[in-house]
Amino acid sequence: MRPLEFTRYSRPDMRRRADEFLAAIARRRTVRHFSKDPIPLDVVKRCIEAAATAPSGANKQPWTFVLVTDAATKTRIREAAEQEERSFYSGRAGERWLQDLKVLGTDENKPFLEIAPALIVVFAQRHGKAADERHYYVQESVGIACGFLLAALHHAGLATLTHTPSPMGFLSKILGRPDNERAYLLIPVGYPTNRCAVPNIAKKPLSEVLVEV
Ligand code: IYR
Repeated sequence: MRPLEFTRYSRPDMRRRADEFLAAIARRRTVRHFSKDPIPLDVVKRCIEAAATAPSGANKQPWTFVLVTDAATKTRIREAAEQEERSFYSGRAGERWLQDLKVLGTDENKPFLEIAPALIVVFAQRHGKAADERHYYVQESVGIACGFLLAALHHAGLATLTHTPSPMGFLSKILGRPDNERAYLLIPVGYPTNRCAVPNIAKKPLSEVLVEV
């Protein structure tokens, strides 16, 4: 054990900080129209470092972040993802799911997988390198790390998309990941195009998402 570094802010400072964080994070939007402009990879790597500070079950840190900038690899990922998406949009999803997606305007074409200058593929490690090294609460841990990552990238001035082609097995193959890892989330990163539009959708108000006991 070692002493915790912790700052207590004044009551008004706490409120101001909470307000400022809300205003900043509420401006994050999922972007599907990326510019080809290059992005500073040192910034992206710092954001991955921030993600890797997330809490995890027994501090096992059961995540691997694969940063893809190689054009040929991005093309292979796009082709494989579009193949899965074609079967998703042409039947596998079912009527109801496709209806729910209409507001987003998504379809089986995923040009952003080639256009975005970087893709971060987050893998969840179901166990450690040795099969008897157990990992705990893997889904929760990796989900939290992804939340940190999206917040860090947004805070640094980069746009992201949380893309979940399913199934995602092709990512293990293309990226040569070991058997203990499963692709969890594919995050294109870049700048939005100048004309980028996003769906006109809103978040639920606090009254709908908060229950006080
Ligand atoms: N993975 C598909 C479909 C999709 C599903 C959900 I739930 C979304 O919020 C968005 C898209 C695709 O990427 O198009």
